[in-house]
Amino acid sequence: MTEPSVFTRILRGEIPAEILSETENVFVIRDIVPQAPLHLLVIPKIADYRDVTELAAGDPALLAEMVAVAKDAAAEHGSGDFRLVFNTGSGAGQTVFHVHAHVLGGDLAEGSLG
Ligand code: DGP
Repeated sequence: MTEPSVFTRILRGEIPAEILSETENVFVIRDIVPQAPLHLLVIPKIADYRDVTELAAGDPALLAEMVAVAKDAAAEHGSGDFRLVFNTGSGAGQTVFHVHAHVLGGDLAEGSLG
């Protein structure tokens, strides 16, 4: 049996974290190592999907719900504008293999990828 992810342990209350908001399927916390003035994590409650590619193939409605929750959280905790990042694979910096979206907000226009 694989170990529960850090996010599952947060959801169970085994690791302290403030749950900022939640729906039936998704919850939102602040990243412990913020990389932007606003840095939230949107996380499915189920740990069945390791990354966004698995989630998109297996449950696209849950992925859409994550995006909707990210939008609401960025509006509630920031300006409403945000960058959504899914690190996918250890070579891309993924460290927790329980799919999650980074919601980055603040004054990010200078660092735009576009
Ligand atoms: P990634 O590198 O994309 O797998 O992002 C995992 C993020 O999870 C990383 O930015 C730090 C965050 N994180 C890891 N452990 C904890 C924790 O115990 N609490 C909180 N709030 N965030 C955590």
